[in-house]
Amino acid sequence: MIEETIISKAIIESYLHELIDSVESEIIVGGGGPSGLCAAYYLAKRGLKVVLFERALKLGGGMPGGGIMFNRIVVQEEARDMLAEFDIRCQEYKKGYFVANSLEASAALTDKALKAGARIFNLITIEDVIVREQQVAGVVINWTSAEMAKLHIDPISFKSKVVIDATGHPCEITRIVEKKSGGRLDTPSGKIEGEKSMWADVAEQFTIDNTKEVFPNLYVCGMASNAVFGGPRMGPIFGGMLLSGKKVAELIAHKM
Ligand code: 48H
Repeated sequence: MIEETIISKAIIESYLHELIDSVESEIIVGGGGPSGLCAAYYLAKRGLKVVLFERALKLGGGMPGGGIMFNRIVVQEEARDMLAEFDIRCQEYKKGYFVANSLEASAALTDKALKAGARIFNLITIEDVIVREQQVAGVVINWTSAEMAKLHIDPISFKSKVVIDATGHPCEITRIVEKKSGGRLDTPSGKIEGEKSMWADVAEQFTIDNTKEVFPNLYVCGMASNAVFGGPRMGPIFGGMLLSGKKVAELIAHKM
């Protein structure tokens, strides 16, 4: 016999236990696209307490959509080892260009991040940040469904030593800091520079070079780095996203 109330209690208790335990952490990752998932994986693998909030129902961000909804991604030679680390199968299409299934890649990154110990909460939107004495100290979250329904519901706060903006093109977390903190970002203009038109060759290295701390205790990675520092976009090549997620994890681990 299956008792429905036991199913309900199991789900509520298990979820709330993890949520309460995540109110204070070492690292909060905003966004569960490829760069955020990589960052969460490498940090959790080092034994750090990582909490990732993802607005959408599913993880993977822009990755599952591949290029124009053809569910394939291309990864260059420099990131090939990372495909192996995540057990993502690939084929060499032309020398140095590896093609992989974007669904397999998204699932593998999610699986590895979870199994490394990252706490991942989907359907939750970061709508604000906590700033204390000009340092980011956490985030403010709400249900995505409340945001979508435009319901007036007050959010709750989660604290961490460091926050990673992995929200992709809109660089939402850095945008909130820019708008509300009154301080300068560590960019050439002190503000968000804005993403530029497609130039894959430049964009990939730009992403990695500009994966860094942009405001005290706020790091950017992936497409958020391009948008914040004014780099070009690159289309459906994903090595830069993976390498950026790995780099931000190394920078933060070094600091902790
Ligand atoms: C919670 C949020 C919030 C929020 C957004 O867009 P992503 O896939 O980001 P990256 O940087 O890991 O990867 C970028 C890549 O997918 C891409 O777009 C490329 C390579 N484009 C090239 C081109 O030329 O267009 O993932 C970001 C995630 C998404 O899942 C959002 O739902 C989530 O962040 N998110 N989660 N709170 N406020 N904002």
